[in-house]
Amino acid sequence: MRGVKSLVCDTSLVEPDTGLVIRNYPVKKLTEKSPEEVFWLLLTGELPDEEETKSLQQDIKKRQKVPDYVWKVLNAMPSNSHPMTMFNTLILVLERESQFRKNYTKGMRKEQYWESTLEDSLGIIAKLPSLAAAVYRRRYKKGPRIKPNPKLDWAGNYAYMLGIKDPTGEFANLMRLYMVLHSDHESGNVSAFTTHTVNSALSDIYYSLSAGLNGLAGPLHGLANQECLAWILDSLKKFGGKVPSAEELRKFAWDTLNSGKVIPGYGHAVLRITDPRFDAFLNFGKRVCPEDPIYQMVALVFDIVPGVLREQGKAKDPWPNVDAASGSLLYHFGLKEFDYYTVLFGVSRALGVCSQAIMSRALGLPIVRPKSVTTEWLKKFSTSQPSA
Ligand code: NMX
Ligand code: MLT
Repeated sequence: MRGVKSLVCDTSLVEPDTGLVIRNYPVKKLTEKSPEEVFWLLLTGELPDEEETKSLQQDIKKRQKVPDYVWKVLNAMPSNSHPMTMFNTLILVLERESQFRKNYTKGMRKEQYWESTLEDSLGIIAKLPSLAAAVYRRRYKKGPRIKPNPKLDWAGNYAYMLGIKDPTGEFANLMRLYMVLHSDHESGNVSAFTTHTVNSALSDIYYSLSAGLNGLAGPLHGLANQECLAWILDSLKKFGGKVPSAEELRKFAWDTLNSGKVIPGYGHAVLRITDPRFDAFLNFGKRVCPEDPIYQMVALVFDIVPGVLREQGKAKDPWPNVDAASGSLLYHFGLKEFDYYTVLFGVSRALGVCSQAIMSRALGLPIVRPKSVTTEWLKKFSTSQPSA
């Protein structure tokens, strides 16, 4: 299906030479916006004014409370399950709350599907920071859950409930930026496409989002952010904690490739430029932690790895993607458990895939059902084609 034009998605567009554009706004123009404003933009095509943003924030706050049965499931899970397993399970457990499923059972008309999908989306998005923060605190034994602070915004609350000390407020700012940058990437990526496919069967958004985020948990997709920081830390460790020279890093990158592994955080199925989301993270780091050795490593890797990948000649895109820089910033602020990082991506990605599902139901899009062929058919077809 690589490059096959087979999906309709108005929330955002990703072209090889521009990167993410959300409703005609290149993502670099959105880095100062809040995730709530971007969610509104994804849904409506327009940025909200101050009053509209406040009303959305109030609406989200009213829906924040997580039922107790969810916490019982979390506490019953093995404490060393992967954080993505915990997070996606909690989303699925909340399916009991689905208005879509209840209304469908009562005979809801097709024109009303989008409203129930919106209702469910607001319900789950409001609760995601609490779920994700609770996963963090349980998985890494950080103490009891922290309740949301009614004075804080969606991402600020997430930062607060993680319990990371934030005397400057910059960690909360990083969370806001993080939630904006990962929110959407048109609809062909694994998490969005999976969400769309499951939702096209009229499985409600709880089923669909949980499924989509299971796709995000793969190392070639969202899990690359944890792999990426692991790679950076490995290289620092190899060089005794000091930022290596360019030549040393070049050799380390070649060793990775020669051992049959990919260099995480580099390459992309669509992009053929440095991911503008990577640039946004790099700029944030330049402002808040230019002296941090891990941040400096990210900048050095950016200088060296594209050349190495080009020399190897396999990757079509030798440039960094969104996952190449984010981990170093989280690490800087003390969020050091890097197998948690994909959960942050998941909280943000929910904004995009839920918006896409609401649009798909509003447009009345049909069930996804591509046609398959047999290998026998494929052999016959390929031998019947004139050779190039
Ligand atoms: N390091 C080493 N080899 C690579 C890399 C890389 N970073 N990127 C691509 N290649 C290889 C790829 O494995 C393939 O090899 P082979 O022919 O042996 O199978 C070859 O180059 C051609 O692949 P492409 O067509 O350039 O890439 P494709 O579209 O298939 O895959 C990714 C895209 C993103 C899966 C791939 O670039 C990759 O594995 N990158 C590292 C993992 C990563 O950073 N993923 C995060 C993506 C962003 N996200 O957040 O989801
Ligand atoms: C994403 O944000 O989903 C990734 O960059 C992967 C993709 O677009 O294929």
